[in-house]
Amino acid sequence: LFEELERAVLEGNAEETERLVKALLEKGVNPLEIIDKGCVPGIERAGELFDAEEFYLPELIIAGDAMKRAMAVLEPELKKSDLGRKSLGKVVIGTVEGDMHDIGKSIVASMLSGAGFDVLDLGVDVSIERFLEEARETEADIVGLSALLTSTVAKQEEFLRVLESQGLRQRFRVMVGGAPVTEEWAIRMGADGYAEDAVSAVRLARSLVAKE
Ligand code: B1M
Repeated sequence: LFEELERAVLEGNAEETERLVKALLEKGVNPLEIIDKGCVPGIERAGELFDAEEFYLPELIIAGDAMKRAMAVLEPELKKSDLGRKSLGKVVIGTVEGDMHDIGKSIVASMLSGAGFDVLDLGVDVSIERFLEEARETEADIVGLSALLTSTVAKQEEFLRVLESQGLRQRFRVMVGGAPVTEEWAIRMGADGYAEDAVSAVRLARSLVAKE
């Protein structure tokens, strides 16, 4: 089933993707395992084929749509575990300005929510001003910035510089992530933490609120 799911995402077959995700859930498979072993390999393969110019933008878009269909079924499952628990803290998260990639960011948001954080997901193409405004408004503990393009990761650093210039750097913990982001880059720009995937993002967020 995992292999079939990988193929369905790669081929952009949204109906089949949804059917297979539901079949795996019915078998009692953990939603994160469905994402990691079925959906992510499919979407990553689509990225490789796009890189190799064997896939063009339309194919990438329909593979992305199939992945989103899978996530529509899986996100509520990822969030389920938070029922009735005390909040661990508030997180404002989004994909930076100029960047429309939201699959990974949404997985991180759902996992944080499932782990017990109050999460405000601002979506994609979020300006620095909006991150700041929402973080202040909600009195966020953590601001999370996702970036998937080498051309947009600079926005993460810009956000940190704006916080500094406004004397707010100590007010929020800042975590960054996204495929082109590295630990080294995160340290260099002065972020409080970097996570390479959703599981480590939850671990990182927990450690950041523990330090407060
Ligand atoms: Co685009 N895209 N894309 N794309 N796309 C990439 C990123 C690319 C690497 C593909 C390639 O060339 N191989 C390439 C970027 C090259 C670069 O800059 N280095 C690329 C490009 C070039 C583009 C366009 C410019 C194409 C064009 O128009 N010519 C365009 C840009 C549009 C824009 O944003 N302005 C574009 C568009 C698209 C689609 C719309 C078609 C679609 C996005 C659909 C959507 O998100 N709704 C799409 C897709 C699907 C991809 C790939 C194939 C898959 C991304 C993904 O969803 N991965 C991607 C190739 C790749 O990454 N292998 C690619 C699965 C997801 C689970 O992983 O997002 O990495 P990821 O998230 C992980 C971790 O990174 C981490 O946890 C997540 C879960 O484990 N993480 C965080 C993410 N955010 C975090 C935040 C945190 C912590 C951890 O804290 C805050």
